[in-house]
Amino acid sequence: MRHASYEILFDRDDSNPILNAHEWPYPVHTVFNPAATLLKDGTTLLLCRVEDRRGMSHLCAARSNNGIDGWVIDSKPTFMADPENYPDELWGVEDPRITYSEEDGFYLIAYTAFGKSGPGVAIASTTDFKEFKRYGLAMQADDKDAAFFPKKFNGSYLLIHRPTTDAGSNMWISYSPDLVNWGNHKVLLPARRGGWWDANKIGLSPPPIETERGWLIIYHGVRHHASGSIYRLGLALMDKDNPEICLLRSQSWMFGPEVPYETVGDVAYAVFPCGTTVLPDGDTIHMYYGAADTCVCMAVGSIKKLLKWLDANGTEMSGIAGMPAEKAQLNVPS
Ligand code: BMA
Repeated sequence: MRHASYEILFDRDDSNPILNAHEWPYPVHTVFNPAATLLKDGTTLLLCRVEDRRGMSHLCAARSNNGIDGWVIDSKPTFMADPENYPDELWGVEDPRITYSEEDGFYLIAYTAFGKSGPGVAIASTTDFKEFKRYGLAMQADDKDAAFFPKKFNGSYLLIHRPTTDAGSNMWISYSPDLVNWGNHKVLLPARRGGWWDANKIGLSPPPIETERGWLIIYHGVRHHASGSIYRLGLALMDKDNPEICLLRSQSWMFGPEVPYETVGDVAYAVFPCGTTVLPDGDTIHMYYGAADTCVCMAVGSIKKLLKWLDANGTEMSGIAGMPAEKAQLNVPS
């Protein structure tokens, strides 16, 4: 059931799920957690995580003129794990996020490489989603939920990612001059503690969205309870010139599993977006998400509305989260 007493920020498309495993041109088990980008000709490209019946994932592209229906799916896997050359991909590649780098003239893809040490963050680039250049593992296991900003800051690429350490699963930011060497690692947003919806484990969902007021971040929070986990989405706004600084962070979640295709599936109660597209009006936002680790869904929002909601619902959480990064680091839960 949808909770109509709360403001609905993202409207689920009536045709959800927009992509299902049974529509795939070759046998697959599930399709979910898609990256998204708008190509130069206005085509929406989704790079979906596809799981086969061994349990391993690869990535497959689907293209649509309106980003809603009429999807043309690649007839074979678009991006397969390459464990011979990249042993960290032994058990597959998962959860991609696409960012177009205007300066480089290519698309950057951050994805999870799943190998014997656990999940790590790997990077590839492409101009056409046919040929890919791999840069290898950027962050060793256990690390995932990574995406790039679309521009460099002082000549560095900026990557948000989510290492899991003894201090929990917090969002970090790291810098690189060349996509290979990484440093200047800092906590960006710490998970809250205690009873919060985003206690102990959070992670970036789609790549940061540029707005007039700063970088809009959609992140997921994981609530563990007796019968499993609930994956929900919140918002944060980071400073335009220094994205390490958090200006606002939502107190409540703004989107969570409510309808059957989100609450029933391989992993119930999970909504997991890895991509958004912003339409030419500069405001309408298509959010593409995996529902219950089973199918691909879409919901439509408005950047203005999200920011307005964040103004009303985003505050600094004294001592824990939602504060400028320098202070937040001092407050990483111990
Ligand atoms: C996360 C990721 C996602 C998945 C989610 C829910 O840790 O592995 O790929 O959708 O769990 O199972």
